[in-house]
Amino acid sequence: MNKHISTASLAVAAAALATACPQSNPPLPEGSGYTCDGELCTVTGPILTDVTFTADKKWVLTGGVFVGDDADPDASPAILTIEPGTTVYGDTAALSFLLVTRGSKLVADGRADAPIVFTSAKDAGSRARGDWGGLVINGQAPVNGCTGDPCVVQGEAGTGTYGGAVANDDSGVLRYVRVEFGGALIDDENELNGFAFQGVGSGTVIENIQAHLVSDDCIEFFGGTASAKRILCTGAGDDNLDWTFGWTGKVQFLIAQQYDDAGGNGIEADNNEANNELTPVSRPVISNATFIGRPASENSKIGVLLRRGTQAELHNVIVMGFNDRCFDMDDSATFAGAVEGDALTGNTVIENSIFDCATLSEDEEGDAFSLEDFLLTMNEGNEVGDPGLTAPDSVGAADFRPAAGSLASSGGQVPSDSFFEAASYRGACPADDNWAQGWAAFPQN
Ligand SMILES: [Ca+2]
Ligand SMILES: [Ca+2]
Ligand SMILES: [Ca+2]
Ligand SMILES: [Ca+2]
Repeated sequence: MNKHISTASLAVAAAALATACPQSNPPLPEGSGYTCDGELCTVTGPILTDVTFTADKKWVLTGGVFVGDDADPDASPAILTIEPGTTVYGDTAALSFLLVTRGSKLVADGRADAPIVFTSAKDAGSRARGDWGGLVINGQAPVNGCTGDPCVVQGEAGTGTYGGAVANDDSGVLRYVRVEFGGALIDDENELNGFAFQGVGSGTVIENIQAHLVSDDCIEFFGGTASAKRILCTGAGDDNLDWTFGWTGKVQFLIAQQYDDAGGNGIEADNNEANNELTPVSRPVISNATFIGRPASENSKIGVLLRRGTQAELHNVIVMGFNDRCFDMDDSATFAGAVEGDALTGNTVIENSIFDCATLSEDEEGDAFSLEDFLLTMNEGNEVGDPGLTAPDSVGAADFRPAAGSLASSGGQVPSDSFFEAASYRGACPADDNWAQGWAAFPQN
């Protein structure tokens, strides 16, 4: 009997054994970007192959975790799938954030009864704004102020490369996702937002997302064409909806509620700070939004601030309680985009909306027209008064629906575009659907 066994036959035998008796902890595929010890998984990235975060484990982001290769979107595109009900923790010692590069995808498709939560790794009870970073999604949709072919931008503070020519680019799905206690400083000047959509395209699904107690903006769009439905912003440390660099998406149903201890503007909207005229010009279409400031807090600034050449369509919006004023417009390009001669251009429109602040607007030197005239005379269907929401100021148990017979319960008219669901009310909630309860949560620390 020949006792000689070749190395080749050993390998075959080992492979057969592995198939028959898989190890309890099989080695992870190269490029997984994480390691697990029991139920605790440490995620360092880069994630360069398709990976699933399962709901039975605790996933801890440690440092900036990139999905895909920032330098080359085609080199190793990856899909990170996160199961419904999964909690992902941001390590608070290493500045941690999750960044999806161009060409890669995040599929975080939660459910109302099993949302996906990104939170601080500190214990409940000791968590605060800025414990960790946030979510950054980079896409290949058009942005302005970019260079090269395809024309791209470097994100602020090392948040990667974004932009391109793919208007319908698809960065995945964010549905029933909450980001809380994020917004850490990434350097002296830049904080991470709860959600940063950078050059994200219209093929991306964004529905039912909440940013809660983040230290910078709730949600910021840097160019791109991404649209979103049902955005909830609670206790943001800075602005609620921020945009710049040519964003042209759509939003329906957005609630922003400020807290007393920190805040900024409800909407802070730019085209481009360096050159107000760059194209594509920022021009989102927004319907059914409720912005709730804090009248007694100096942290509560302007409800809607349009500046630096942006255009916008706002329909069925409620702006209430902002300490500084409800509405402002700055910079000649912004005025020129809205009105030509005595007539609206149609590029900036604010209709069927309700304003309720101690100061509606203030005219400043150089303004091309009176902002009060713009809101109440030139545009249609706007009024000043108490919108009559059920419990808009409560922290943690708010009810943003119109009370019976309130101003907000009628007077709405949505844009004629199939993206927008029928809504005859104003603000983000109808009387019979408190969509900001259930999957959302409001832990204070
Ligand atoms: Ca920001
Ligand atoms: Ca901001
Ligand atoms: Ca801004
Ligand atoms: Ca102004």
